Amino acid sequence: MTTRLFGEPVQRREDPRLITGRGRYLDDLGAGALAAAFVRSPHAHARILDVDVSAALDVDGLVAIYIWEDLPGALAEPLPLLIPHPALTHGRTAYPLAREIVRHVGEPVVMVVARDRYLAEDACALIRVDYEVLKPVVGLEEAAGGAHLVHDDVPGNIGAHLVQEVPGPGGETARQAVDAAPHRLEFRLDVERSACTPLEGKGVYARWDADDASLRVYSSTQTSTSVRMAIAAKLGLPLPKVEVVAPDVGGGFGVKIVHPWPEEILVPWAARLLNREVKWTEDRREHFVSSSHERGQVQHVRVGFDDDGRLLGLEVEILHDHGAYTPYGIIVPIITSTQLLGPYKVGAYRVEFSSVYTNTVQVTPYRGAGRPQGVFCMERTMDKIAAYLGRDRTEVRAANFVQPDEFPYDQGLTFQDGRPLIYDSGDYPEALRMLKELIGWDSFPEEKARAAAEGRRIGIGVGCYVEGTGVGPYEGGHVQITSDGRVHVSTGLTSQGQGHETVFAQIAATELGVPIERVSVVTGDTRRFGYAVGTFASRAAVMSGNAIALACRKVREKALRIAAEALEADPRDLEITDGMVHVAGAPSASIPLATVAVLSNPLRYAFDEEAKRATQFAGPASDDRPPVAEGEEPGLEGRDYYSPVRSTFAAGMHAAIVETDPDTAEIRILRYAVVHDCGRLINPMIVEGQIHGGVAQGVGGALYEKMVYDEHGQLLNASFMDFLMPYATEIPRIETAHLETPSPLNPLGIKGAGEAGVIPVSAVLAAAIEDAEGIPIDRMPISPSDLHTLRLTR
Ligand code: MCN
Repeated sequence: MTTRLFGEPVQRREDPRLITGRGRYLDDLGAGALAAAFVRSPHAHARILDVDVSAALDVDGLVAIYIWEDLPGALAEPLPLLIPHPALTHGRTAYPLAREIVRHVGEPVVMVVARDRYLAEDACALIRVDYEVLKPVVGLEEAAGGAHLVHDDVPGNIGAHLVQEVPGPGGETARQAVDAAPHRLEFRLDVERSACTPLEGKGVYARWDADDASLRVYSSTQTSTSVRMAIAAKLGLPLPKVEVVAPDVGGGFGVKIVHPWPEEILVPWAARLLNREVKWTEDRREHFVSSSHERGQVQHVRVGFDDDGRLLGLEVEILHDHGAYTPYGIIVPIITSTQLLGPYKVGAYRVEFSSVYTNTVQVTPYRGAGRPQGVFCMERTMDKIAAYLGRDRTEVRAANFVQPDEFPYDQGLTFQDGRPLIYDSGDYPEALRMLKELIGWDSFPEEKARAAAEGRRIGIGVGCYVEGTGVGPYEGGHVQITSDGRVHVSTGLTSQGQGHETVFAQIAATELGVPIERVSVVTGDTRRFGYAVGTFASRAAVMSGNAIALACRKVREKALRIAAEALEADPRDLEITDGMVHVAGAPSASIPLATVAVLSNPLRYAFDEEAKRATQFAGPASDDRPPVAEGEEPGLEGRDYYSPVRSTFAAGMHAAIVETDPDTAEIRILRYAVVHDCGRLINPMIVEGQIHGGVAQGVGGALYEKMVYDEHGQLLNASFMDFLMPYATEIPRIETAHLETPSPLNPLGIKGAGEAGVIPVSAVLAAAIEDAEGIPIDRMPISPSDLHTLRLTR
């Protein structure tokens, strides 16, 4: 039996439970709890004149109705602005229940609690809210025009404005570099709004324990520790009196990092007030209109380059729509503007963005978080340069790559936290070589000619990206070996389907030398681990993975110290194999880890058989022997934290071949290839799964998904009947190859992988469609009818 499982394609241990209906999702909990439902604004922008609840009071089973005026203390204040930034001069967040003004359709106005959800919805339907309808601001250009305001005190609707300028080698500005370049291009690129749309929406279920004056809250969240802190602060409870558990979570993709959602504090508050269990489960329409969206961005590019396509100067101006509120600050346009350069070196760079308010759902990070827009911008730029110069598109890219001997590479930019953006390692030329081979780039022109001879239109596209992953500030791990030889691992961040139960067990099994079957993993439960940041930004593997490895190393050292005493050996001569500590090269001189666990705890229970055996093994403790050796703590357990100096940069390159129908303009993906580098792989099968899921989501963003608002701020496609997502049938087989350039920044040498798949897909498919059709594709998503219209205007 091998316990060296790091790097092995171990099957996901959580899957049998999750795919046979044994997962415990939020709505599986709390049968019999009271149900909450919300009256939400039907208007994009309106003043609340009156709320009349009288008719609802007759509903049998009604328990309570709350409006903003009922909320006490900190609960009545606006929700927190989670990531402030000096450039966000006018950050605004919503109240948990609307106060005077509603700023998007779906904003919660009244909370109803009743015996069950049907009755709560009945009561909602009987509540009359009188509104004075105000002029809504919809669309980026209208918002930037500033004729009407989303927030009265935000002039021009501009919440934030930021410029970053990296001068060229001779100190020239980007403007000077572009103007002086032998060749120049200027164009506009648009990406439309989409959303995370996890299959399980948000949800929260709270139990108040009046005897203990404490709250237990279950939330479908990506950040249980932060939700806990928010609840404690908003409800005025000491932190130890609040516990938050993320049960199985049916996808998050970013939307469940916003915390607290209004419901996440209102439901626990009502549970305490009523001294009853209360639960709220979001329905699909609520999710569309009252959670968050992303992507929507307009980008103007000016680029100057030489005869080889080398970038001498690049100016990018971004107009970002952050919807009605900014709970997550301006993290999305900051990521776009700082990671847009991808694997390339640029002479001089200037990026400027304005972030504007509109009367639409707020914008917060969605898998990829601003990078898909940035990569669309950069990769379309590369393709336009290649087309202009008549060069191969991969040649132009290669001419601009950061080279393997140039790491660490400083792009000269500053990230959200004020730290410099430095790439730690990578090999972009090798990744491109692998990708070209995988997709058959060099032989494609013949394939295209053959297809053309048959009357078929096919095209190929390529896209490259880097992704800052594993951001800090920290994550921790706790590891305990119990007297039955089992290993219990816990970490505070949560899981939404990424396979953490498997990979963290692989790390523990490898570090401790125990069979993986003996390792159990708990995530997202503040009762087990209270200090954590959360799962987002492809950080779990880097952050918790390293923290768990460090905690295991502590425990291993302690186990060896105790075993050495029992075996009368030097700890340096010991190793652990298959759960047994033994003298290297002499397996007969051994002691089970289970026994070591017993020896670590002087309280030897009479009813514990393992303890009895261990006591005999070690001989009776003499009276003058201290019960716990000096400097030791009882128990075979340890905790450690990992806190990186900066992010580690994963990278990748995708290529696709598409076919467009000459008559119907239908777009079909024939092949999709990925070369990905996330440093050392913990589990290649899980990474491939993550990439497949990401590509599928990217295909949705490139070809199908967009939020359609009318001029009144009504979301016209707020259901899965109308919001088009790809089925499995639209997703091609994804061919994947891995490149491993270990990160020098962390002990395990890993980089993140969870968002990579989604990042370049729009850029790659736009390039492939453009190649097939010979029409510039500057806006995503693109549907068959969009393509048809483009053909007509050719
Ligand atoms: N992994 C690995 N080797 C590496 C890097 C990662 O084996 N070198 C594994 C990890 O151990 C983990 C998975 O790949 O099991 C993803 O790791 P990581 O990149 O650390 O990403 P996180 O675990 O932090 O997950 C967050 C990431 C993000 S930001 C979004 S959004 C997203 C995603 O994961 N949301 C998801 N993947 C998702 N997958 C599912 N099923 N559901 C979501 O909501």
